[in-house]
Amino acid sequence: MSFINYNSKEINCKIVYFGPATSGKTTNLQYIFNQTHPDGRGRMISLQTQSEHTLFFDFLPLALGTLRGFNVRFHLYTVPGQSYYDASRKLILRGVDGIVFVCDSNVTRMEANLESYSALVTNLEEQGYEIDKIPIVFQYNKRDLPNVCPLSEIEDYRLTRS
Ligand SMILES: Nc1nc2c(ncn2[C@@H]2O[C@H](COP(=O)(O)OP(=O)(O)OP(=O)(O)O)[C@@H](O)[C@H]2O)c(=O)[nH]1
Ligand SMILES: [Mg+2]
Repeated sequence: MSFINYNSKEINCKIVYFGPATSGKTTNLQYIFNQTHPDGRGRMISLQTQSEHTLFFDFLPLALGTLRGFNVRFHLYTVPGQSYYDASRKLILRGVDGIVFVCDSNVTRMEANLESYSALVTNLEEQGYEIDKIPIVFQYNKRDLPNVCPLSEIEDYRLTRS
């Protein structure tokens, strides 16, 4: 549920980019940051390891105009994809309003996509959310590389609602 502050007349929505390590979650936020007018965006915070993996999260606040006099703000977060950061992912999912699941299209990463999706379902359940009740978008990323899994096959993996 988005957070509505009647005093400050703000509607805040939290969107979390989820997916396996190196699928391109941080790259998504960097792209959005670069494509957004400076008036509509805040500072992007990125906490990375030396090898460019996300360490805790990335954060990008966006101002998307007004709706019936309320300022609409989207807070975009990424989780760290490496498997041992499970506790961080759980924390970042708190209060989520929508998810972008970033799949890596490389044929060798299908298992990693499935594992990450299964972790997402578990992380949400542990916090009392149901995956079926949260808006989710699937992004099949890295389509420009050789060795990609055909889209029809990725969809057969049923990384979708049960
Ligand atoms: N060729 C290609 N490279 C991409 C694409 N998206 C991301 N990358 C590259 O993939 C690498 C990993 O991208 P990140 O955005 O850091 O991946 P991440 O999902 O944030 O990874 P973690 O933080 O470890 O979970 C970087 O070198 C990106 O430039 C894409 O669509 N095509
Ligand atoms: Mg990252």
